[in-house]
Amino acid sequence: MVIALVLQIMINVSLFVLQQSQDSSRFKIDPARGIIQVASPLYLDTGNYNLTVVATDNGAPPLSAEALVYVDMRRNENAPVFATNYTRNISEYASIGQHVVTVSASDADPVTSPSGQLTYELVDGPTQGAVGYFSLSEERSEGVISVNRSLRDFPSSNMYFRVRASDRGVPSKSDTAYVNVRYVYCSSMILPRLGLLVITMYILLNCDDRF
Ligand SMILES: [Ca+2]
Repeated sequence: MVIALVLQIMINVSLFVLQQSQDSSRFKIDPARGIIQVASPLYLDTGNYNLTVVATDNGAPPLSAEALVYVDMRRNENAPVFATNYTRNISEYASIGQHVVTVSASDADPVTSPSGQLTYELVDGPTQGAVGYFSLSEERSEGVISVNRSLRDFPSSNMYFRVRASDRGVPSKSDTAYVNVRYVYCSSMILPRLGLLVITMYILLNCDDRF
């Protein structure tokens, strides 16, 4: 990890140093250019860092100034997780744009952080080429999968592909779920059968008709 903070905005500055502190031990600074870099792994640390940079000029006597540097740690501790795979049956005559399924993953990182914000994409396989018949749009942190091409053009009625959810953390983490779309041949559809039809008839009789 490199934190490229260029502090050399003053002319005639001859020396940059980090004021010693517990936080400063994690970083180092280029004394001539003022570029701050990570000096040791930060993976196990919690919280953020406050650094003080001291810049000294070449005057006689030399003068110096301080600048505070706040390092905001952006952690990506959790990967997105799909709770399930998806299976849908759809007519072979499904029109282009027809909704197939909406997928959703969760991420335990805060949604206010890039590490908790998800994007979705379709991934080909295991049924090669099947993914080309579908499109994905993102709506409210979900992935909406729709028909993108006539399913009748595909040689198999059983189509498997994948959907990947990735967070926007650095480095990004992701999870993948399977989507199984089976399209139904209308010619082989079973027509509904009539059940037993019970008809009840009521006949109004005058009392006198009973005798
Ligand atoms: Ca995450």
